[in-house]
Amino acid sequence: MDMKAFSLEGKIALVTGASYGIGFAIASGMAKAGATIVFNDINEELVKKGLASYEEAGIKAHGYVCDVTNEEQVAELIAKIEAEVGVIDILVNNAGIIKRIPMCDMTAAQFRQVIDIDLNGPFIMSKAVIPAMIKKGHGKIINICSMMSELGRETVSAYAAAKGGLKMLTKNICSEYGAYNIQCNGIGPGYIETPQTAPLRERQPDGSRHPFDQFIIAKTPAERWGTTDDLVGPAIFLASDASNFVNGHILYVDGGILAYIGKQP
Ligand code: NAP
Ligand code: GCO
Repeated sequence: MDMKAFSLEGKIALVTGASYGIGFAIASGMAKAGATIVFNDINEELVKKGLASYEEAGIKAHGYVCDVTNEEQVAELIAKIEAEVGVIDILVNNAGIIKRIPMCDMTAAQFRQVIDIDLNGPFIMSKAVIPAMIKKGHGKIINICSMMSELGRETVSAYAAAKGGLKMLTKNICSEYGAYNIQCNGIGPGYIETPQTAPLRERQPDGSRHPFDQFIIAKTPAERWGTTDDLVGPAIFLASDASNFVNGHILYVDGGILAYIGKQP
């Protein structure tokens, strides 16, 4: 096998919600593997912040404002990218939110908002890029799933429903478009140190670890939270020609959480 199969040279990668956090790390890693990076985020301030961060990392990224739930904005985004950068080879559906509210206290509007961003968004984005991927004769779609694609827990009903749905959307895109040499896979991060999980890691007033922080350490064979860097290698693999026969798979990058009953207290 030619090890150039792991290279992303000559490829254009669009990573959604990638001004910071997991998306930024994955996009930065793909840039180091040779890809041209395009990203969007929800507002101009975040896009500017992201462009500055990519520049600081020595990466010339292309940034656009786009709400992944808005079909018109997404259509405009793809048209702009194709005119200004080129046809997208790799789409990473990373943009997402979470609301931690007990289900019976959550409004239907709050539930719908999480489903809209975390599940409808990847549908809208994927539907927008697949036709050009078919014309080009290849494409890679990577959906950022979650432990909650497999497990539930208190207060995250909407998020788990969305990420469970995203797992099945991944398998369905594989099924429907695999014949066009499009591979659609998921990455299921474990518990990763980002702003989204910061509330779960806050030090207690007495300086002790947050109870949830202690819980995750006990549930993870690696005995640590993940970092965004832990996700970069798996993302590059799934974006590269080295994974052309991997399709419909959710690659869990969780330090072993899903395999482990948890450390005895
Ligand atoms: P994050 O820090 O909250 O970043 C998510 C990004 O998506 C933010 O820039 C956010 O903008 C943006 N975004 C939100 N709604 C959007 C929309 N409608 N259109 C475009 N962009 C939008 O999250 P993260 O921790 O990096 O997580 C990234 C992805 O990984 C998410 O899908 C998350 O569910 C998933 N994940 C995270 C973990 C973890 O432990 N952190 C584990 C498993 C999976 P705002 O700043 O305005 O919200
Ligand atoms: C939570 C966390 C998790 C992580 C991630 C785990 O409140 O349980 O936010 O949902 O974000 O999805 O894979």
